[in-house]
Amino acid sequence: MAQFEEVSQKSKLHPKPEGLTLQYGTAGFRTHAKHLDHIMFRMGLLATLRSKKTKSTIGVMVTASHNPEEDNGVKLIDPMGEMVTAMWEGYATQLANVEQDSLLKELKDIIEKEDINMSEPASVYVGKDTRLMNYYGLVTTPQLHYMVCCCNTHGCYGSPTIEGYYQKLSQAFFLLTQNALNRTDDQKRLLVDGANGIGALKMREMEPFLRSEMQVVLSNDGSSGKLNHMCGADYVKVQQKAPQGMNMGVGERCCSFDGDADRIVYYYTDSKGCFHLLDGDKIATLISTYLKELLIQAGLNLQIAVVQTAYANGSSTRYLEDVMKVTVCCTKTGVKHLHHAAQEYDIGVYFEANGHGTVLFSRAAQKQIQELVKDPNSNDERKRAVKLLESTINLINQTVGDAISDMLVIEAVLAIRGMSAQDWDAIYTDLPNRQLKVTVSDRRVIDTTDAERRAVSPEGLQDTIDSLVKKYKSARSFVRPSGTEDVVRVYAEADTQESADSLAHEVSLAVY
Ligand code: 16G
Ligand code: ZN
Repeated sequence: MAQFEEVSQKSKLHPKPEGLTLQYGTAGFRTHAKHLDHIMFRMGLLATLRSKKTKSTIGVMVTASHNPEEDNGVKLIDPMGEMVTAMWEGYATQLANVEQDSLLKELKDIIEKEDINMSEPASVYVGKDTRLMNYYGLVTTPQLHYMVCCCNTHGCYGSPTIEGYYQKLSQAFFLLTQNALNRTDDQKRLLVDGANGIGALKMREMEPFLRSEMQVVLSNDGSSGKLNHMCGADYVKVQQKAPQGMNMGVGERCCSFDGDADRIVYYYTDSKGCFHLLDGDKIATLISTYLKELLIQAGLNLQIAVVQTAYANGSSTRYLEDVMKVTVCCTKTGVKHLHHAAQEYDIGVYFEANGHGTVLFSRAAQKQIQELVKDPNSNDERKRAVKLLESTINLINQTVGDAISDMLVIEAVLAIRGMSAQDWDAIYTDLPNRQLKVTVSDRRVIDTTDAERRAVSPEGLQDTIDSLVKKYKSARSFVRPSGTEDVVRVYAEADTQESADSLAHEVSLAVY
């Protein structure tokens, strides 16, 4: 077939360096950009096949998220805006690693296995962040997820353009903040660290849509600094300090996006100059508390659950389970795992501690809410609650964690409840914690179970960790091989920062 002839010709322009093997990891391929030319070409081929197979539009996002500027990456987005399936991740790895002369054979194998009709048309949306590359269409990762979903639902989710995205979100934001009385200019002000990435550009683009309902003060907007360098959500979360280049007043609300704007963390400094982080766990708590209250006011009997990972601060889990009485479930690290688990509930709030997360509303839950909006017999309190739920659904990007959408949800919730950053922070107190990374000769010797909270190999490691943890109060620790870097990650928490630091240190020595 002529198609194969052409693939064969064109693939010679993007040869795979001999011997190089790469894995489709937690969030796609990710490594130094110089190794990725053949990967980009081949993922274009695979996206085309996936589109023919699903008879839908497929997304290809070119980004390396919070990694340094020299890195790049690529991942595929499935029809409803979700991550591609595990089976196709496998095909991606195979296709990426076959030597040049076996490329056609590998393609044909996939076509045969998946029984793909090659005469089907294909449709692929390509997006990229601000890293240097010869592509068009600058978008944040979540914006591309949104557009793929809009396209495949024929506009039900929104209109599949960037402008449609801004319009949908800002409309929902206005409807929510109308319920906040007497918002002052101070309350509308938010300092945003754009990580010198795409999120900063898109925030600028969105500002006119938000009119005067938000006053965004943007720093690290990409005009001079380097992507993710001394700034961005990952830096702030891991270093537990403010990014460079931000002028924070006492108590002022601040937030940081990561490089492709699918993560967000908040923070502020108190009158003593102490830095306070409001991470993904705090965000999940704020949003789930708000939703639970609305469900009660609306008289809706829907099950709400919070999905976390092993990195969730122990205090957050305790608060959610014991005080809020919501179901909490723990999954492996990586958005696809959390997303999947959250789909099991009427309302699934999922956040990684690093700030990636969103809220999923089941189809049945959305239908119930929509029907109640039209119910003429509701009293005023009930009407208000149901309308708030409806607008919250419209404001949240249900396809994937989205820094811009999450930011607007948080701003709206704080406004409606009349809360400051300090009030939010006071919901519960984080246990002091420390994250370390350890370089080992082969990180794959560490195998974990129980959502990565326990190590099953090498033998004896978990026993050592258990006995170290026993030495400290309110302590917990685990190790896991990273899915994005060649390191082992160590996490520890305890009653004091000194204890957390010392436990993390002791556990990392046990990993060697
Ligand atoms: C990726 C994941 C993120 C996860 C991180 C863990 C997506 C879109 N991103 O960035 O969710 O927290 O990997 O990295 O899935 P690690 O395995 O190196 O700790
Ligand atoms: Zn990211």
